[in-house]
Amino acid sequence: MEGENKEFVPICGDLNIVYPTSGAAATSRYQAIKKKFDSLYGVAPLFYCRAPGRVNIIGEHIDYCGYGVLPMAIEQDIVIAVAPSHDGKIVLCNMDTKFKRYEVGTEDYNIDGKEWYHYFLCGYKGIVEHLDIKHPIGMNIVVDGNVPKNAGLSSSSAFVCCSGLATMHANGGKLTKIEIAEVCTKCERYIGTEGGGMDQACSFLAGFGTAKHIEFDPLRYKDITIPDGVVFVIANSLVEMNKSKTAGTHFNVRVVECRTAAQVLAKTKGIDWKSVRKLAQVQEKLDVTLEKMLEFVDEVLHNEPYTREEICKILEISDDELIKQCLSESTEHVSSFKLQDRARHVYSEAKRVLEFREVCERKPNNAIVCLGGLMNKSHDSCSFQYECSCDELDELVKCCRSAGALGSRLTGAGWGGCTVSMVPSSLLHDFLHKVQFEYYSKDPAKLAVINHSLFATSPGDGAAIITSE
Ligand code: NG1
Ligand code: MG
Repeated sequence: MEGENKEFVPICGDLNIVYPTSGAAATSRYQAIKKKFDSLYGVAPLFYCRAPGRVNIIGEHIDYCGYGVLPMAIEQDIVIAVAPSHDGKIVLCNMDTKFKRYEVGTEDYNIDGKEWYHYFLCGYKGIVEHLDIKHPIGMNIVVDGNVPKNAGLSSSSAFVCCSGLATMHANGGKLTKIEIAEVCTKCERYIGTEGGGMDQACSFLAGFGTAKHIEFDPLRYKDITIPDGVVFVIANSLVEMNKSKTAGTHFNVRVVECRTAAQVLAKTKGIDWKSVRKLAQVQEKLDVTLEKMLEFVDEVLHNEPYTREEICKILEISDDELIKQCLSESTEHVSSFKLQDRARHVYSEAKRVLEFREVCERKPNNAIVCLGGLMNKSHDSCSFQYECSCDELDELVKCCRSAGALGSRLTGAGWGGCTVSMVPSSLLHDFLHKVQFEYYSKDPAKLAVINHSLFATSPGDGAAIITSE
């Protein structure tokens, strides 16, 4: 970007954005995008947007239950170069030729699959509808992404956010970061995931140098400074967590188990259960602590899986109504629900997030040991209670702990993808060496991709529009 007199503008003035990856690497990346753009469309892009992936430090599978999470943005991101056009078309090309060119009318498109361009269309549709744009402008586009895919680092949400941002800017729209994060959370549901909003919020609200405690309903956040002397290391298990396939079903089943647990708890406690969708709402309505909720979970719910018939009986509804009130299209046929384990995970994880934040703010002498302990407990709860880990992730976590991590856990949805480990800075070199030896070296295929699979990371900046104006 240097030499082209580009500057990085805030999205809409509610917070300043400083672009994190300046210097040679960024320059050559943007130049390569521009060159491809020129050769495809015969003009230069009018502007670029970028939106980062994220790593969740703690607070897994609780955003969609209404509880706060503690992620940070990573440096890896999706970049979209845009030139508006007047031919009523969106043309999408990708720097990675594996993803084929796609062309569609600005007012004549369907999100009827999970091809790469459908993620673009999610962000596009969300913004067009939210801003009520009657005749959206055409766009010629080149996309470039370097967030590892299907790895729990939120590459898909980064793409949806980037597309929403590009569509907003191309059509002269203005939204605050909070507003656009909320729109992008809702619109990812067009593609069938019922995520809770952590990824989109982190992509827009992230700030250089700090993690964020992000809370929902209403969306809000606070900077969290991690104590000195540690670094976070991401390690990819290289088991692909493909949300559009099995993991997608697992994910939506968990969403539904949590919703059902909330409704059964609510009904048993005499709350109007039909108004309850999230476990956090039960706590709010009962006005009790998380410890108390954990006691209720053990009192009210049994450990054996619930059948559909049993849930219908408790809620006093028919199977048809169960489908309407609790299930979703992709989970219509689920027959067994582990309500106690799932609810236990959620309430205990929500508590760990608050403890993590409290330790970061209070900074006791043993802060980093406490934080590591919370991360370890989080992983164990994900693995045993939430059953969203897999053998390779459990093995990698073990490896990272014995290589010197104070805490190590799966990050993101799980069922494959990455771990995040908190490592004393002084041990980093040794840690990387040991994990490479223990997890990657034995398999040449794993070793071949180690540079993108095992790396230290620090909190990166949030999404931005980059223009030359
Ligand atoms: P990833 O890691 O992108 O699959 C998903 C959800 C989050 C959150 C985590 C689990 C989406 C877009 N993202 O993240 O909202 O629920 O799982 O903590 O569905
Ligand atoms: Mg994702």
